[in-house]
Amino acid sequence: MASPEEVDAMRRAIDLARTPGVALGPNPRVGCVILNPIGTQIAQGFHRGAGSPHAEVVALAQAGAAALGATVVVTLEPCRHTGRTGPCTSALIGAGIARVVFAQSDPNPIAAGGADELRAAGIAVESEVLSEMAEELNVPWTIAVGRGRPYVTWKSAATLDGRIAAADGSSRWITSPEARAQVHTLRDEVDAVLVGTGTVLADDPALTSRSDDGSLRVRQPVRAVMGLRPIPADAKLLDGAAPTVQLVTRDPREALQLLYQSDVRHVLLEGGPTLASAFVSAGLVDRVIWYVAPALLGAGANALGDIGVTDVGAIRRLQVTAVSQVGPDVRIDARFEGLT
Ligand code: AOF
Ligand code: ZN
Repeated sequence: MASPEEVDAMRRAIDLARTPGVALGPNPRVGCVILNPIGTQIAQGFHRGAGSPHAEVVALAQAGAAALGATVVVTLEPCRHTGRTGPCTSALIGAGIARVVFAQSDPNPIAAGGADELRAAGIAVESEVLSEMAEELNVPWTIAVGRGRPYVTWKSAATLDGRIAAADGSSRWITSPEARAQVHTLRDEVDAVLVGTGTVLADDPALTSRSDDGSLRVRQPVRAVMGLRPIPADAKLLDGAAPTVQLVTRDPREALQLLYQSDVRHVLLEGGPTLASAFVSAGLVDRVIWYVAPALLGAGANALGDIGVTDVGAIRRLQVTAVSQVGPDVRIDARFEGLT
């Protein structure tokens, strides 16, 4: 059982984990607090992203010799692998830590197993303390690492009658400036934005993350294009404003695999109906963010093409997780039933 002081410390560790903002790339957000034997905090730390020291190592450095006999409270099971940095288990054992309290078990098969190693070294270990709160910190990362493929958020913007373009193909703009500004914030929170070559040829999108004044944000997601057709040399995607990769495949699974190999853990799917249909059909969409403009186009392209549903018995239902109004538009966040 974790003591009340340890549970309080876990709350602080969860707050610390949030400090660097959204988790990006291959590493989760992690926070750590060290308590002396009477439950007073003596050190703290948080992880600042891939390549930087893990939260436990930051806190241990701050505690110095006082770590001997102390309790480490950390939001994620300490890792036992040598990745970009050394194993946290060795650092904890070496510092003479007496007890480790953690929240979420590490879903990463390469890093997992730390708890057993600590126990084998004679350290008392308490797990699953405020684990749901801690998992909330890293939902896309947890799902991506557990599945071994990036977490996929599909964003779409359509009229009330589900159209994403008019009969002549024109589509700018269906949703409001407010909704479009939110999309730039979404891009800021993912590792890659994915479209098909068809969208590049039809719309020539920039796919950068821009502030309200139109200026480029400091961090840019990778612009990923999948498909076999070449990207025209004068396409905006090749303007150098952000990294661009072409995934020379039409297979969604292969595209995600390539992205995962280059450390992408969260993808924003922004392509047209063909790409969206392929991902939905393959069961590769985790979350949907849908902007609905209170407008009608009648004829024109549908937001989604064939997903293999021919009779209503095979309908694909989603669970709504949030509804909000964005300017004149409505945003619906949903996930597919059976998926987290
Ligand atoms: C921890 N504490 O603060 C973090 C952990 O490539 P590396 O060495 O940075 O390792 C990344 C993996 O280690 C990551 O996928 C996750 O499993 C774990 N992250 N573990 O004990 C931390 N950030
Ligand atoms: Zn570690």
